[in-house]
Amino acid sequence: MSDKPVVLSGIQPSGSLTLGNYVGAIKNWVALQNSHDCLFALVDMHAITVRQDPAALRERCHEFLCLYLALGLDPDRATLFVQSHVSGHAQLAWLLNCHTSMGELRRMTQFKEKAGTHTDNVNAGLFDYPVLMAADILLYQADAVPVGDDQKQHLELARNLAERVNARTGERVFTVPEPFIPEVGARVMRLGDPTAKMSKSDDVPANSIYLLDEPKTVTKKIKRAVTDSDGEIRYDEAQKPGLSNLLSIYSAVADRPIADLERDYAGFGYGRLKGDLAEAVVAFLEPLQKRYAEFSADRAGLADILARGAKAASQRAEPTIEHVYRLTGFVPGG
Ligand code: ATP
Ligand code: LTN
Repeated sequence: MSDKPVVLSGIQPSGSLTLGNYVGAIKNWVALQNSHDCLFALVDMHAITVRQDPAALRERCHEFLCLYLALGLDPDRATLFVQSHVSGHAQLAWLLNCHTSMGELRRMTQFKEKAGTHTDNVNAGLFDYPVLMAADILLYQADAVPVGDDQKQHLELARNLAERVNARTGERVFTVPEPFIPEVGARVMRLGDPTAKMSKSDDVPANSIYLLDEPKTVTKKIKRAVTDSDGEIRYDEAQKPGLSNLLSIYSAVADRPIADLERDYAGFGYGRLKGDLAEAVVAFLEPLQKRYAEFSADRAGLADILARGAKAASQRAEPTIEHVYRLTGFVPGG
């Protein structure tokens, strides 16, 4: 077993991966692979909290895995796995449910938002979603969880649950995880409405840049992105949310500080900035999409990666389940 700090994160295979998911989360995952002991999951059990077509869900898991690989996640350095392949997630979620109050879950912003947009299907899973997420993290004794800004509240619940169970049992059952949130790009906003977060399940495709968008689509979307009319290229989230969003995306994709971009574009118009940003995004996406196509063609290779991931993750999850079952008072020997 490695003595590097443990990192765990996950993305639900729903919708289509966006540049927001990359900049807010996966970019950090790739960076952490060398220095940390990493596990990255496709959280399919979370995805079914909203209705999914089974065949499409299956296909999307493969699509997301290929994108993970194309973005540089390496199955030899990180454990890449599917949540439903490891029974410990559901087992631990149940236990944690019994340490979570309804009031805590009722306060969760994501639940309130999703319950508002999926009014025909406000199921118990949607309500309980943050507990399953806490289980994902605590199962592996994760030290750090690289996510975008929107997941802070869920992380806080995972921390509270870890502390609560440790206090109630009097043992160090769980590591208390820290959020790992990027300084730039933690909340990429919609191109058409920079007051709301870009999201992979958005019904309006023009709001998001998808990792599998064609170059000319990307250019068109960026050119049409909402900005403001004062004409000055300056980062100011409150006064200039659209332009600030474009600067953040540029900074993350080109690996350049925002201050440098402000300096370089001082005195230029928005058209120039948008044109250069579109070029930078396309320069990032084109090779990515080529690698994606190569990985997609190798179904046997993908199955092998998932089988390895499932085995490694299951083995790592076992001691946590055993420990917490024993402390709970479950009779051994099952
Ligand atoms: P959905 O629309 O399907 O609910 P989503 O786009 O919000 O999905 P998630 O699966 O909820 O994506 O999140 C995956 C990861 O990407 C999380 O770490 C989340 O914080 C991050 N993330 C999602 N959207 C953004 C965004 N707009 N900016 C930065 N990070 C983001
Ligand atoms: N809720 C997260 C996805 C998620 C996750 C996790 C992230 C599920 N389990 C564990 C980090 C660690 C979201 O982004 N919506």
